[in-house]
Amino acid sequence: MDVTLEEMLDPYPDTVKKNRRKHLIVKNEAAECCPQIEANTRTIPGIISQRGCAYAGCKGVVVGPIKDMITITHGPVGCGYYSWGTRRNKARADETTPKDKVYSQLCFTTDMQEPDIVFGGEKKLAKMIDEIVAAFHPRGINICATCPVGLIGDDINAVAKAAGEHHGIQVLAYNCEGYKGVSQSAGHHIANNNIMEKVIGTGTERKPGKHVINILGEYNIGGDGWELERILREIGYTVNCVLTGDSSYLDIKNLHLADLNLVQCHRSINYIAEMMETKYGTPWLKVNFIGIDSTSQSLRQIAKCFGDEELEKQTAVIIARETARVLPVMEHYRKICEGKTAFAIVGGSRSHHYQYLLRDLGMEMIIAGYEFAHRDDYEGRQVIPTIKSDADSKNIPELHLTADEKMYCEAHVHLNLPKEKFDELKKEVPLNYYEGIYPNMKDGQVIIDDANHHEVEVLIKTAKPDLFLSGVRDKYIVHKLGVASKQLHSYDYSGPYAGYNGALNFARDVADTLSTPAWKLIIPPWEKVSEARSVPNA
Ligand code: CFM
Repeated sequence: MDVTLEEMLDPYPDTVKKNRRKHLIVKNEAAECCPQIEANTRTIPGIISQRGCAYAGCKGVVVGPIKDMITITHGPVGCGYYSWGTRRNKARADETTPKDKVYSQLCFTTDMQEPDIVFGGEKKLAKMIDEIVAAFHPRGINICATCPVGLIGDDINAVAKAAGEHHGIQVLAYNCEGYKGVSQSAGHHIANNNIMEKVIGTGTERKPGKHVINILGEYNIGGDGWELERILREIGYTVNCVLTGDSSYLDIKNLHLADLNLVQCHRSINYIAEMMETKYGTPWLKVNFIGIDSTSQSLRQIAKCFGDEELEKQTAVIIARETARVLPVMEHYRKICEGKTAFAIVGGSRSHHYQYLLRDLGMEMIIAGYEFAHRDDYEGRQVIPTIKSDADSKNIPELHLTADEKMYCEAHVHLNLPKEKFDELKKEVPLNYYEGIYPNMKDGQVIIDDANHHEVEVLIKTAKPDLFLSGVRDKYIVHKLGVASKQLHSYDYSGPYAGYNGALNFARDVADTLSTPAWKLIIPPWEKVSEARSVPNA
């Protein structure tokens, strides 16, 4: 293993060292396949990890952005406080959701107090639902449980059922207590299960259009989803639903009536993609709209799926127009960024996606970290059958679905292709598959799972990246080490970063931060103040 990594592991006690070594991979281009990485296992207690909890993954990531449902955090106000204003999943009113029915920026919590913990919080929750229905008339309600709710045994499912019958709307209960898994990833799965079981398939209205698609695992952070809708609509697709960025409950009900599911974030939504394939036969395609070349490549692959010449032609026209518009501007930023290196630690999909956009700028991601990805996100979906389940993964129920008697049809029928043409297509386009991050990395580049503060500091010190891409928890520490850093979860109030316009925004922001002289004026703790680096007149 690389010297840098040994230096990083060195201060650990032997058992910790042994454990953490399993979470590291160095890309070896000569090796035939990806070495096995340990992922989605418990963080060693005492280590300051970047992970969140199951509740964060369910409420904060998957169900929170649904704009016309109200989501209640059932628990003490501490968890409720963090359910507001922490993720930039934008939403706006449209024809189906009048202004007073856009709730994704609001935060509701039962604010459980000591008596509720002692005597139970079910009555308080039921009362809150009544008040919410009277005041806001939402189309549906989500109840997300936090840790104490599971510990005291409140039956949120019974409350939801009774309230749903009483008010005549869907009330969904999510047993996403924070401790339900090793990270927010467990919450994604819990949310996927409930939405799949109770919402998808309950609608009957297919949106008009020749090719109707869904974008799954796109949360409209900084307006990403809007940029994708702009491009896809112009090509001629009907975008039924972006799950769950700026999504409406009504559209989610009709998710099964689309012809193809695009999957942007595999980690958070692959369960729904797979379950829809089983139940309805809907094919899914892993796409990546981060980066100019990767956006064009994804658009070409989507068009191919439908075997429609007109569509492929129009795709080529839009790609040509958009690239002619953005490439000359990118070139300007590329001159500033070329040859620079990056180190990213983000949740479970962006460290892969942004490698393409960085390469558009002539940059390389030399270290790629995930907080909570699973082995398939690193090594590809073919490893899924070999992943060992443990007590933590067994905690999350698996839905065992079968083909729907009335609504299942084969993938080629969804795409309106003759069977032979579909078989040909499968050879060209990787339908229902994700290859993971490893194949895209270059020799000597490092992959790290569930990195912690100590590891980040050592890697910054030894690998000396020019840019660090992460979240708010480590952004400012890295600034103090004299390295430019950008938040890749929230985009630091910027965005969109997806699609063609997004690539330009990202390039501008990165070029700005790389050109600032401030980083050279900060002396990191491991460098003694020397004459050469001291600041004149400081
Ligand atoms: Fe998917 Fe996400 Fe991500 Fe994620 Fe997230 Fe996010 Fe993320 Mo922050 S759903 S895995 S749980 S792409 S909130 S929009 S940026 S950690 S890499």
